[in-house]
Amino acid sequence: MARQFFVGGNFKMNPASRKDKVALVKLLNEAELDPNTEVVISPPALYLIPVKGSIRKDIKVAAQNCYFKDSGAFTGEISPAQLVDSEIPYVILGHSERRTLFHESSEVVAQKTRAALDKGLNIILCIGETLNEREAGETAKVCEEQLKAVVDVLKESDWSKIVVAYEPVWAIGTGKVATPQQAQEAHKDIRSYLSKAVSSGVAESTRIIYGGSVNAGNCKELSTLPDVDGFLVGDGSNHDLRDLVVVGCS
Ligand code: G2H
Repeated sequence: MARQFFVGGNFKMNPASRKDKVALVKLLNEAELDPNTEVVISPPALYLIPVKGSIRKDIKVAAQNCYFKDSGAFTGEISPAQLVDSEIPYVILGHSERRTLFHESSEVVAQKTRAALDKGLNIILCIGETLNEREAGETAKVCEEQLKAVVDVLKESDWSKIVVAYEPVWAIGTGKVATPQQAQEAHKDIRSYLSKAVSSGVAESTRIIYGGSVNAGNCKELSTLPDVDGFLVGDGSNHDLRDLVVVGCS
């Protein structure tokens, strides 16, 4: 089954002003996009609704996080139900910055994934190893452990709404991108794990995208790898996203 190429722009806590946000939306609205690529941009929560209202309809919008409760006394959080009510179709969960800086365990990520799916959201589910873990030869083990928590709470049919983002922590925001060989090996191992833990059909159809210092210069070669189905772009979103989508890395 052909997997549609996916390019996500994770703006993190950028841009720093409404003026820059408007300029970014204008840039994308005027770009000539590859119609075969699914494009999703993820602005900070404050900008989700205005971006959704002003971005072209062939670009989808994602939240960068959500909680697992519907509503209540959870200061600072956004619920899956609120995202759906605001017609935001995607949410990024399990990003390493959430896992590290905000102490989210794989179990919490799984709980959030279950809650988001129950409300009908699509998920960009991030996993990946630290440098120490890679150097200890534990890349596949760490990715499997992070995925297993989610596998345990999902039905096979839920996987059609999941995009797995492999983001090695040592490559995030460091300018140090994984080599094609490192990326292909990790993506292949993740697919094998999905085959073993869920089903061969899910392994074959689930998109596994790469994130970590992707830019317009290095995306081309990575995009040709058999198990790389797209990218989640962080810092590059601020200057290279248009090129990443337009240059035809699919
Ligand atoms: C990884 C990636 C986007 P960057 O976090 O999710 O960020 O491209 O800045 O490494």
